[in-house]
Amino acid sequence: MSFKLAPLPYAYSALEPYIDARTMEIHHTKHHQAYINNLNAALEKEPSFAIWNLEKLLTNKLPVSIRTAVQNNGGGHYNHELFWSLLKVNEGKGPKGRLLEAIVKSFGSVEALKESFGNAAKTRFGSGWAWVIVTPLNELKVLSTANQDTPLLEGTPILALDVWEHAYYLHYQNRRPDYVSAFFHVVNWDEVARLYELALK
Ligand code: MN3
Repeated sequence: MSFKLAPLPYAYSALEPYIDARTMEIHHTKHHQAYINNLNAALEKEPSFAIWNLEKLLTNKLPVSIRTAVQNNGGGHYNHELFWSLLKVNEGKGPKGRLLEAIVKSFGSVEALKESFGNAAKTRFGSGWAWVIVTPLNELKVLSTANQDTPLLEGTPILALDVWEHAYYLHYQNRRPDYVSAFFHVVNWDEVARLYELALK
């Protein structure tokens, strides 16, 4: 078994003008593909782990020979698959229903969540990700991780933003805050809500 790059369920141009088609195409076909290739290459060295699914690989202690490669490249594959699934031009539609109730309970308001999440994304030094996770106590929490580290040991991610420069540099250059602001136009809140319901214990 080896991991494969799935096609995006929308066109590379679908998120314009917030995320441009060229960035999406390179990000998906080059960056995401490279994480998958490197993950598969690592697992060839330890075939007994090649039957594990991605979440199991990312939440268990692995042999030293593949540990760092799986953390970086398995994390890269996991994070990008999740990220792609969360993107859709939302035309100003926000969260609703039980997700909205949970956001208000944990943060006070949707605006407060955006501010907290945006700050996590903007202040992550260097490369990494911003997240909203559902904790084992069913609370929502904002955090950020470095590099391709996942938040899986702290909870289940339901919102993710890639803040590596490769995610925004062609269009936004050094203006990460503008990219973070634009991101809120392409959050598919229906998918976030679906992941929230699945994550509840
Ligand atoms: Mn990326």
